[in-house]
Order: sequence, then C-alpha cells, then structure tokens
Amino acid sequence: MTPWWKKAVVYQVYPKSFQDSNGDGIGDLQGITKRLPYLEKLGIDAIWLSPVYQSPQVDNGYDISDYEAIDPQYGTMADMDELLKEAKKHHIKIVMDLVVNHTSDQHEWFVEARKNKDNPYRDYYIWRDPVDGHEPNDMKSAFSGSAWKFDEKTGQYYLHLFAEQQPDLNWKNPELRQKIYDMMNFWIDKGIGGFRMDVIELIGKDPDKNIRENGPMLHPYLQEMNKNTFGGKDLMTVGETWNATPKIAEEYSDPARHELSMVFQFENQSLDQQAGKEKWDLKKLDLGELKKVLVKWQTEIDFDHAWNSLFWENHDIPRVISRWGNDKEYRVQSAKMFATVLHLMHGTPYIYNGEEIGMTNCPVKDISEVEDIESVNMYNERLENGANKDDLIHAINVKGRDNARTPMQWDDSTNAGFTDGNPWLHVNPNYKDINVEKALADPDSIFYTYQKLIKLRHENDIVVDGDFELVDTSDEVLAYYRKLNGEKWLVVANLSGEEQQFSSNEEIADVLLSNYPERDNLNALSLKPYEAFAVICK
Ligand code: TEU
Ligand code: CA
Repeated sequence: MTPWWKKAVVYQVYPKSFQDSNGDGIGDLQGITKRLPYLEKLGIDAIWLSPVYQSPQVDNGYDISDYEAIDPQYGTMADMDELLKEAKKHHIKIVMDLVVNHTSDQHEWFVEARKNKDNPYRDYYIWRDPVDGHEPNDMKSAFSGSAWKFDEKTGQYYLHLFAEQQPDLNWKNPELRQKIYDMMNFWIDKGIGGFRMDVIELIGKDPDKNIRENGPMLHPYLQEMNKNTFGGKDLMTVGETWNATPKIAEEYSDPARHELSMVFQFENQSLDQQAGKEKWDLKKLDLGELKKVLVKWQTEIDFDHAWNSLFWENHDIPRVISRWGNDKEYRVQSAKMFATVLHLMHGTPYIYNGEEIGMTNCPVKDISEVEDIESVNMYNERLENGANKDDLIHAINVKGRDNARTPMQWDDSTNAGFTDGNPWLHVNPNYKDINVEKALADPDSIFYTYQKLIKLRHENDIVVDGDFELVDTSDEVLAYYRKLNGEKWLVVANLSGEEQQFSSNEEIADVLLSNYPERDNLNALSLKPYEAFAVICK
C-alpha cells in the first residue's frame, strides 16, 4: 500500500504571518482555522505548521520553552484542538514542527540546568570548561559569533548552534531522549499527521570533534525515536537536512531502516553564493547548475527504497520568483513555470504560504525594518568588521529570511486583510495587486495552476510513481518525461527570461497545462520567457 504522504501535497503555514484573528497584529490558530476552506479549495492534504508552542520568540518559535503548551500569542490548547478537529473536516492533516536540537533558554530544563553543576538537568545540555580562559573550540553559531556562551554562575560554556537563547540539547543523555519521545507521543495522541523535524541532522553532534551534522549517533537515535514514537503509525515525518547527499537521504528514508518518511535537502541553496562563503556572499545563479541539482535529486535516489521532498520556498529562504525568476515583467509566468517544473517531479511537493499567489520578496531600506535574528546578527557582526552598510542591506534584501515572512496577502483592504491591528512585520506594499481575493477571481491566476497541479497528482499515478527521464536540451531549458505502464508525459520549461529553442519528435495527445497559449506540436519551438507546459504524448 502506498502511504498517503507519497500522494500528498503539503502546505507550510508560518503562523505568525498567516492570519490574525484578534487584532494584535500577530497571526494565530483561530486565524488558521478560519482559512481552512481556502486551503481545501487549493486541494492540499496536510499543513506543516511552523512552531506554535510556548516560546519567548527570539527565533519566532524555534526557541521553545514548553513543548506541551501553546504560546499565548497564538491562542490556547483548546484552539489547537479545534484546529485539529476542523482540519480533519476539511481532509487536512496537521504536521507539527518538532524542534528538538535545542530548546529556549527559558525552558524549565535549562533554567534548572544552569543553576549548578549537580543539577539533575545539567546533563540535558552541553557544557564544557573553558580552555585557557576561552571558548572550548572555534565552533560558530548559525546566527553569527561563537557557538559557545560562557555562563558566569557555574563557570562553564554551553553550546548553542543557533542563538545563545537556543541552547543545544545533549542527545547522549537517555533520560532526555525519553522525555522527547514522551512529548512526541503527547502530540501523536492528539491526532496529528506527523512531524517536520527541525535541523534533525544535528542531533548526533560531537562538539569535541567539531562534528555538527551527520554525527555517528544520528541514525541510531532516529531509529530509537521511530521505535518509541511514530513507528508503525500512519504518520508522515520529514527531516530538515541541509547536508544530505542522495545516499544520506536514502539512509534516512529507506523504509527498511525505520527512520523517517523523507528529508528536505537544500543543495540548490548554495548555488547563488560564493564557494566556501556564506549565503550573504552573493553570486549569480547559473541555470545549468540549478538544472543539474534538480535532476540529480530525481535520478540519484532509488525511489523504491527512499523518498524525496520537493520545494522552492520555506520560511528561511527567499521567494523563488524574486530570486531565480522575474517578479516584475514575468511574475505570473515564472511563478507558473516553477510550480509546473516542481509539482510534476517525483517526490512530495511542499508549498509555502503565499507561494501559490506569487508573493514576492520585500526589500527594506534600513536595518531597523528587519526582524529576523539571523539577518540582524549578521549585519551587526559584518558592520563591526568593516563591511559597507548598503552592501549588507542589499544582501539582506536578496537572501534575508524576512522576505518570505511578510504577512499573507488576503485582499486589498488595509494590511492586506491580515490584521485589523498593527502587523508584527511590514506588509508587502504590492498587496493591492497580489492577493488571494484577486487570485481566486482570475481563472488564469497562479493559484489555479497550483490547484491544477495538485489535482493532477491526486488523479494520476504517473505523477506519484512514474519514472523520471531527462530530455537532452540546453542549460536554460528543463524538459523531462514521466513514464508509467506505457504512458508518457512530457514536461517542458524555459528556466530563463529569454526565448529558447526546443524541439521534439513526440506528438501531443493532450495538453495538461500551459502558462502561454497551448502548443499543438513540439517541432522547432521558440519557447517564450519562462514558458512551461506539460503534455501527454501519443
Ligand atoms: O533552520 C535551520 C537552519 O540551518 C537555518 O538557520 C538556516 O541556516 C538559515 O535559515 C538559512 O539562512 C531551522 C529553522 O527552519 C529556522 O527557522 C530556525 O531558525 C533554525 O532551524 C533554528 O531552529
Ligand atoms: Ca492574533
């Protein structure tokens, strides 16, 4: 039996930015519940809900102070139960974000742990003595600066691979691991659809050997977790794994190994940054390289023994049409092109809220407009090291995480219908043109392309199980077949903003979808900018 998540399309909701229901300027659970009919209309099967647990919100909820409580800014546990109940009525599962590489420094475990060296919770975290009066080693935090923070009270450093308010948990401690499994079972018992596992590749770390991701104990821990929690249940699990290769992805997702359903891999993310540097050190994207990575993850995974996820966007990465398409002259065409290329591939697609209406990046002029801790810390560190202010703002406008976090654009009323109050983050000024209400009223909108693509997946096994086969073309064109039981679909996409040549001897039996007027043959075509279509071959 094919598990449901192989046929599913998942929609990520970033709760803070989705829909405010009480005028405090912050999205909340009741707001999400209110929008379920919209998501059902789109046709998605599951929501990946970014964290709604109790949190001081240093990193928008990825710093959790109580895993079994809802943050008051998002509502109550009763609101959460209501969301689960209502989502079910709309045939939507709720996949919770599981953030267990670290907690907030306000979590009871850490509050206890830092009291003294003998505290029973001390070993839940990673403590080291100073070396020559300094940090134990030169490990860096993903949010700038050292990954070690000196704690005056007990004279030791603790490890934080993210913000200093996000101390890393010590997975070597069996009691801690059991507590996490108990917490996961608390959520499973509520009837959730599964877990998206935040930076899960880090839990096997060995800081003394400078090992962060893919540590020796990573897979044993996941197997233990599987056995003690979701194993044998009809749940979906997806690991966030920035450093997965196809081989590593198979280790996570081979059903025989009893770990996860699938992983998110991010190999395309480094294509527009300078080699060996950080994401802020910009480089122009080479379409040939993008194509190579996309194809690699279709062909180097054995889908009979592994599974893959497909996505362009999430809350950590910029809007794809702004980054690699054209969010001005060809906003609609490039959005439909990216959707078509991705959704007809092999794997489980994810849509990030707003992607389905072609929301764009949202540039700022000054650091005072930026909320994201990653951007702010980078800005301060680099400014101190002599970088130019305008260059830093430019980098933030291209790559900063706030780009994808501006409030969802529902209609053309004040604050895009997101809130009656003062939004926690600026609304993109283009909301009068780009919003859900407008998209729903236009049968030719990006929304309906996504709706169509989801339907095609639900109704055609070839999209779920068909073999992927690349067609030989120039770097700017990505064309591929999906093949199943003698049936053959052809997807053709111009990844560029210039006309490109494409030709095929295939004859068209039927056009499935197209972002320009439909083609009636495939002979010596001059593809329009970002043109994309899918056909059934005779
Ligand atoms: O992201 C992991 C992660 O590595 C990111 O910090 C990433 O490096 C960066 O965003 C790319 O620019 C996860 C969550 O998705 C992110 O929102 C959290 O901030 C982070 O973990 C810590 O929990
Ligand atoms: Ca609210």
